Amino acid sequence: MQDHKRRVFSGIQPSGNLHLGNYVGALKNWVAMQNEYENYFCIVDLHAITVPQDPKVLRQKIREVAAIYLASGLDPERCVIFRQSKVSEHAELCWLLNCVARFGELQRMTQFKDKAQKGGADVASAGLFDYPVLMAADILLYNAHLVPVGEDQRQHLELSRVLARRFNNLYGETFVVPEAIILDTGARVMALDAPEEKMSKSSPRPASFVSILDEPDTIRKKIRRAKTDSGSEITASPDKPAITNLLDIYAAMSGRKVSEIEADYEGKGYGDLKKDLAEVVVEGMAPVRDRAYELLDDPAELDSLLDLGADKAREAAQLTLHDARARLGLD
Ligand code: ATP
Ligand code: LTN
Repeated sequence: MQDHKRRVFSGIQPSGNLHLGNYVGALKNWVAMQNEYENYFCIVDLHAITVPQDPKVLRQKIREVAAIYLASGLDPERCVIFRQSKVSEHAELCWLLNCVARFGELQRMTQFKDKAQKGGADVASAGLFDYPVLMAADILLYNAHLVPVGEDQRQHLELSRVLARRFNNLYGETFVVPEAIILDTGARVMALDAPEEKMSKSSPRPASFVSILDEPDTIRKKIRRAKTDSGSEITASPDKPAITNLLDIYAAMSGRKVSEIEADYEGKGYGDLKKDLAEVVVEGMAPVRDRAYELLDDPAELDSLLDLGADKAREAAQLTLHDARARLGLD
């Protein structure tokens, strides 16, 4: 028996509308794990500003993410819920890790390559390039053992492990080497209108994602209009990326296996699948949406909860940062 609970750390950027992918790839799993671990769930606002944000919108999105965390079932008694920018240790540890991270390894990060290419490589911010090091700082600062994320974060997690090991080798045991938790279902939800692309918060096409705060009828409409594949059989296979995606969402939202759902829909059409899937998603999302709006009615209460979370996070963060500084000869 361990006398301490192991630590979990994860975060979401307040950079747009939280969507079904964020819910099944991340949030839903955090809620399911929260009893077993000591939990830190962060609103990673410093990551969000690696691409331009409107300050007014950002302020609102930060509260929205906090409300969605709580509405999804994260319990502030069991989880430290806070904003990254309110705990300045994140930025300081990021700098220390910058000095062990290598230019070449950051250049190989696929998310950087994709995002830099989309916005124009020349004008990508240095912050966007450094994004994975700040993420490593987030995780290592709390000596988190486990990091529940979607599939797209696998490479960043691997870099966090590399940086932890490299720092430990150079300066002595300082950081826990974290592990990713990436589930088999729901870890890579694809865009509804383009199943070869990841569902993404920063997509300019509302038809590509179901937002957690979408109204039930909007959810129904988006799922009804989701792209399908040629043929009519309802099976998950590489030549049916659109149907595979709908089945995966169905499985993640209902807790059932894809094979069971395939069996249920034998002999039925794409329309039947979409109709039922829409109801499964509406049923799962509606209570989260309703509760989130209730919480958003009292922004002062949300802000004070986040401040309290930051105070708790800071306490843990200071210990690790002090340790890292001392190892480097700075304290
Ligand atoms: P952006 O498009 O603005 O980069 P995002 O939609 O990728 O944002 P993040 O804040 O970067 O959202 O991710 C938060 C969490 O949600 C991470 O754990 C990430 O892996 C997960 N996630 C994001 N998109 C998906 C997706 N399409 N399917 C499953 N999980 C996802
Ligand atoms: N990069 C992550 C968000 C993130 C994160 C973290 C996730 C920032 N810091 C620490 C887990 C642990 C993303 O999903 N884009």
